[in-house]
Amino acid sequence: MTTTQARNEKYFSFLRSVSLLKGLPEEKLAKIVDCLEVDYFDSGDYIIREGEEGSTFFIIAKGEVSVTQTVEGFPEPQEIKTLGVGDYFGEKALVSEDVRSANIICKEDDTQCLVLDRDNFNQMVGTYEELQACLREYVEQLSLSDERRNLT
Ligand code: WNU
Repeated sequence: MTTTQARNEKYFSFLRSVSLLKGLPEEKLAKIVDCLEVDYFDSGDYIIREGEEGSTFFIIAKGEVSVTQTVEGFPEPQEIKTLGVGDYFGEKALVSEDVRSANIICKEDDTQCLVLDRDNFNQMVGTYEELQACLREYVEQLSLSDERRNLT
């Protein structure tokens, strides 16, 4: 049996290791731990589908996922990268207030993601200008990559 405290300590120290969150103060991180949900996926599961609406942010705690996207000139979505433990995804739809811009497909059974809804994501990013600016910059870069990918 795992107590809530043990669970929270586990996720707290894990989140400490996520580079995006390293500037957050302890009490903020502790609040995030209180709000997050853990979702479990198996190989082949679509965690996110391109074109759908979505308002959740994910951090991979275990396993691996593939990022695929529709690319002009290809009949099937193309794999553009893979993500593993400590990586995150789903921020773009939240930051740009848009639909999901890629597919996220689980590559490994028992993949575990920490999930934050829009309110908790906004709370996390909230007053942290640096984190906010960092995410906006990433999202802008992703949009540029998307454009480049679809030039030919
Ligand atoms: C990419 N183009 C697009 C990734 C995750 C976080 C950072 C790269 Cl900071 P969403 C689909 C998600 C999207 C991103 C993720 O897929 N993604 C990409 C790309 O080249 N999306 N459009 N690479 S992995 C990644 C950098 O998180 O967010 O909500 O859903 O649109």
